[in-house]
Amino acid sequence: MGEANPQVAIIMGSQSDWPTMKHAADTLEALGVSHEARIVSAHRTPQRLYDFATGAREAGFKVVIAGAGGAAHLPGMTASMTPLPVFGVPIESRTLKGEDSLLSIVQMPAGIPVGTLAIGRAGAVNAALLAAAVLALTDSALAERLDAWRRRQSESVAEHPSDDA
Ligand code: RP5
Repeated sequence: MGEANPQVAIIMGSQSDWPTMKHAADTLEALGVSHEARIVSAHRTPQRLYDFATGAREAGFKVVIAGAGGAAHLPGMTASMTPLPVFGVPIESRTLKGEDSLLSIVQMPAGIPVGTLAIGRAGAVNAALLAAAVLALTDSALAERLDAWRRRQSESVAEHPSDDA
């Protein structure tokens, strides 16, 4: 969604994170939440990270979703430089299957919170749902869309398992 003042920033450490983080973007799209995706690496583009994080609130973002893999410092460093809520998505790394990403993101020191989600696609989808839930606190139309999304999800679950599914 390419609106002038997107509400959610989706940042990620690398192009290689996009297949996972696209699930966050798709979920926000389905809920009608404006968002913008950017590559911001804590290690390869530290100045870009500093500029983004220190300016995120002023830029109009309300929530940041940050995905990173391996030595995944992006969510925590972002949280250290913005008062906005930051949700971290551990990318499933090739070597350690994302356990490295998860542990790098989750164990923040008291005082700088990152809401850490599950590894991979589930985390990306749920980060978007949490971001929408935060925004829905002050947006009743979005709250209704979120309720409808959940209803559709419930309705899509069959009562009995099938050999053909
Ligand atoms: C992290 O390193 C990125 O978030 C990515 O998950 C990981 C590997 O990056 P590439 O080497 O694929 O660019 O910074």
